[in-house]
Amino acid sequence: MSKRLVAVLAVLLGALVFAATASAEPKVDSSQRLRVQIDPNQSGCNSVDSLAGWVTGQDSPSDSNQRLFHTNVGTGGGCVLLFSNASFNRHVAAGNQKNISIQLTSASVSLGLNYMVAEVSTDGNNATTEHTLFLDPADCNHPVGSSTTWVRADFTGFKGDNTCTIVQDSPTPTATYSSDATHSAFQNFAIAHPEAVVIHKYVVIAKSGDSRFDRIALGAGKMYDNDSSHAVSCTTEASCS
Ligand SMILES: [Ca+2]
Ligand SMILES: [Ca+2]
Repeated sequence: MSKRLVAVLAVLLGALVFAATASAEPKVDSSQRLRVQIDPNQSGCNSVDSLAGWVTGQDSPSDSNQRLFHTNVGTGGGCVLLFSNASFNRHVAAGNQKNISIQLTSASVSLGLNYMVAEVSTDGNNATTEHTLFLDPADCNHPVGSSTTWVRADFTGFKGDNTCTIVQDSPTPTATYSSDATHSAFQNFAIAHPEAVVIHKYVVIAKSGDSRFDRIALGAGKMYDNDSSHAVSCTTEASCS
């Protein structure tokens, strides 16, 4: 009898917590809604029953909503893509590009499998992209506060030393751009290519099995920390850290 009561209270408390956190961030318009593609074979991924979505659990210590983006990618070439209409097929001068960053568990860091991408035009014709920038947390991750579980990959904001690197093109890199004392890795790309325009930005998740993410910023002025339809507005690098 008393055991069942505890269970009912737990459910009610859970519902209250969910209701409070679900409205913590402003709702975004449709262009800013986070789009999730699971095993899109037009992108070269195989249909292997991958799963992806926002769940309740131990999330980034940077927010207190207990919500994170979870993926379970099927073995055999599955993948999950994240983007928004505001992060895709737009023209942003490289020097104005801010807030391409993500948090993830250190177990989710996986070179060449879980990463962000920025496709850029460098020849003045924005109908074509000449280079693909790989923003891989394996090449840029720093602990979130004192956390031993969550790390942050901040390609536009991190500066202070050279521990954040962008690789240009794959499988044969044509250049790399690293952070330094005064500029972020992305700022150093923009300095090297002042004419560059950023066209497409998205996240690729292809590590098979379990991966966990939070505070996803696609370089389009929003950061998703709770679900796909609410977001923090990124007016500065510091406002989406
Ligand atoms: Ca969260
Ligand atoms: Ca071009």
